[in-house]
Amino acid sequence: MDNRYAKMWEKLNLDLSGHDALLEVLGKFYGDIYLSQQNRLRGAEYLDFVVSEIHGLRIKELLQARERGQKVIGTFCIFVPEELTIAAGGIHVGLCAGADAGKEQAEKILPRNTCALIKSFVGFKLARLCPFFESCDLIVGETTCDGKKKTYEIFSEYVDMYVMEVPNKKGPGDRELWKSEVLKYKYKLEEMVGREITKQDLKNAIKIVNNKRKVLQRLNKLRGNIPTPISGRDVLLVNQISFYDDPVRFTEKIECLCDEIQDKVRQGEGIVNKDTPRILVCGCPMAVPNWKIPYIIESSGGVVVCEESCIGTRNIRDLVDEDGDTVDEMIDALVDRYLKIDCACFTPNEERIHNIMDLIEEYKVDGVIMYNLLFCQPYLHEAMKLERILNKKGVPVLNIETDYSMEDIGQLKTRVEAFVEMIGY
Ligand code: BJ8
Repeated sequence: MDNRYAKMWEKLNLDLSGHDALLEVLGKFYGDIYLSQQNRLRGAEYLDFVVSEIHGLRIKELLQARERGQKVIGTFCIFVPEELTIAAGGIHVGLCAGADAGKEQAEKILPRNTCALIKSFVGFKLARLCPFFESCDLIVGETTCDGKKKTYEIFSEYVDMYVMEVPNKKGPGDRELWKSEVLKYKYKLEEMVGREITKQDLKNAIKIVNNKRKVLQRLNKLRGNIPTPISGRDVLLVNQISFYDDPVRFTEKIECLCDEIQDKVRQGEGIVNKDTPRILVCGCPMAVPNWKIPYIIESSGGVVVCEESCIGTRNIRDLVDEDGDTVDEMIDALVDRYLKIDCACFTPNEERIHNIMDLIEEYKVDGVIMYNLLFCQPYLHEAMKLERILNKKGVPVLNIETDYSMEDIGQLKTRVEAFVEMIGY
């Protein structure tokens, strides 16, 4: 056990031996997948540091912030506007979990045929393995897929929950509904902190979150170069860290990483050669520490050049308009920006097809891998439709359905290797 934080974890009522075992497995996993990479960028030291302190320093910061009166808000979806949390002086953290820990406990209160992402966050809470849950003042859910919606009903018996209603369509009435939900979340935060969010609070917060998205856009633009200057694994990790590190610090660190990549690009250097098959991964979010698919792809001769995912382009593509002068104008800007998210929970969701076609062109993609979590109806449905569309356009596609277990790694690797070999010709 890391003695620097033992007391803190005990105070948070974590299962100390289970937590130790989890950190040990994670450390080994991280070493095999990340530290073993050749020619890694110097800026990746920040990533290694943040991951090594994921349950340590960051949790200490959150607890210190709470002592100062700041509120910590835990979320599961990119629909919950981080700008409002920050405007209320709070800290916004993503809680989606990407590991199998606590699965048995989760299956005691959820149907077994629930997706791994949901089982994971429930399992982490029930098994007392996640210090983030224990450091939150409020957990904010959202009505996206049925699995999450129904889980929040049960989950509210274990944590303080607030649920935002996300519409299923995007017509004018749906926009009104969404605007009222954004306003209700604002009132909820104001009630928690005992003051109103001012025009200046919101303006600053919009800037902070836009800057975070802009640096991730810069990173994505740079990685699109040929030869690829940074591994898909590292970019995924950057995206994952963006959900729980301090947004201003994160932006500064990733600007430095981008400067280093820019130098590499100028010198024509890459982490793989220019003929390496370029893969776009589409579909379900990959929450930390879910690194399974990019690792399989990049150890099978391909390189991931883009993730069409909420832990990827779906979260950073659109910025909030910064020109609003009143709180109401800024709320409208937030509402419009968030309604551009092309989650598979919407019907119809035609814009996702166009967005994927744009990414294929922009990143000079050789093949698409659809990443679907078992039992995730929205993404599984869209994957089948997208596969047909992409096939018609002559884009090679591999459709994968998996969960967080390691049992299917061998079988997946065989399929991915064959796919990469096929598109490499
Ligand atoms: S905006 S993708 S973060 S809802 S994988 S729990 S959909 S059954 S995560 Fe998501 Fe928001 Fe949409 Fe993005 Fe359900 Fe599917 Fe599980 Fe999922």
